[in-house]
Amino acid sequence: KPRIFSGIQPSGNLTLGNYLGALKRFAQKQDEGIETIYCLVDLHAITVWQDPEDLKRQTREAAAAFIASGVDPTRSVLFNQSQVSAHAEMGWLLNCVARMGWMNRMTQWKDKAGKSAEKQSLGLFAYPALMAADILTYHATMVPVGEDQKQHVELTRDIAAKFNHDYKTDFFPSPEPLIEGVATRVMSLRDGSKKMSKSDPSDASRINLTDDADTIAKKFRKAVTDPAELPFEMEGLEARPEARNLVNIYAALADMSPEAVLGEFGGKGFGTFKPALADLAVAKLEPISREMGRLMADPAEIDRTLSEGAARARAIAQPILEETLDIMGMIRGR
Ligand code: AQP
Repeated sequence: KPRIFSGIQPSGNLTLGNYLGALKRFAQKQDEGIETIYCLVDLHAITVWQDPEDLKRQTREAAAAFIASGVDPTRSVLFNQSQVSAHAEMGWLLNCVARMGWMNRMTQWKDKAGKSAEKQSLGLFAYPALMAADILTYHATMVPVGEDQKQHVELTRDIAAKFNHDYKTDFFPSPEPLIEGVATRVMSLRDGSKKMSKSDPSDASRINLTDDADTIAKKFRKAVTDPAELPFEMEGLEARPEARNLVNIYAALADMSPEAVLGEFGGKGFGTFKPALADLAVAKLEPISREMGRLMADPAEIDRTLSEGAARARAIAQPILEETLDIMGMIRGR
């Protein structure tokens, strides 16, 4: 039976990249009638330092962003990871299945650890095994993610396959990454070779879901681009990553193809295109940030929604965890 699981780290302001690559598609999947489970992965967030008060606020804000983007907590399961202890327990079990060599090859680990691996938390290194646990604890079959998370979903498949092989079972299904649409990798507005990221030190590199109309317009106006006009055909964007990024953002926001965007703006300069893009982004994001503001005015209600989601998540996860423990040879109470 198809079942979708995906998550977002509540590690800062959610960006336009998170919206187009994840949130918008999460809502679409739910509306397609597939069973959808969405998680604010707070246990992942603490793999790097998080101020405790900030983490709580960011988690509520991320929950508000999900709901404001169309994820309905009565039709999807929406919760924060740490309220369902099966994630941490399954994470440990899968730490004992995953191999150090596999983790060492993860490009996100290499990017984030850089030259200072010695100083990183053990959790940051083990992060992909916990992500595998998040997915496998629900027997999820599909994982909608942006391009940057593809390698982690592939690792999840390797972990599931090794478990099934070692314990001579077919217990874990192999989940498919769902990487769809034109905005699977939204790039930084300051550097077309880097992805837009909530942890980038430069606020000008990203559009935050909470940015006001003036800030959005200013960030697009100042976005790094070349001086040429937009081409009429897609080939003309090949060596122009910044221009391609803005065209893709426009296409994703307008639910158009990039070809259709060039049909409208080919031959025009950024002096015309950037303000049109800013207007479109404001029109799409303003209702979301307004709704987030409304939801954030009642944090207790958000907390209630998350704990109701957690109860529903636990009902699915706990029996799968119990069976995993049994398969691995742990005595369970009768
Ligand atoms: N730039 C992006 N374009 C498209 N999709 C993106 N995603 C993230 N950035 C982009 C997708 O958003 C989901 C949640 O990501 P995450 O919060 O778990 O962590 P991340 O991938 O590491 O995202 P960030 O924003 O860059 O966070 P930090 O800076 O904290 O590491 C995923 O589906 C991701 O693909």
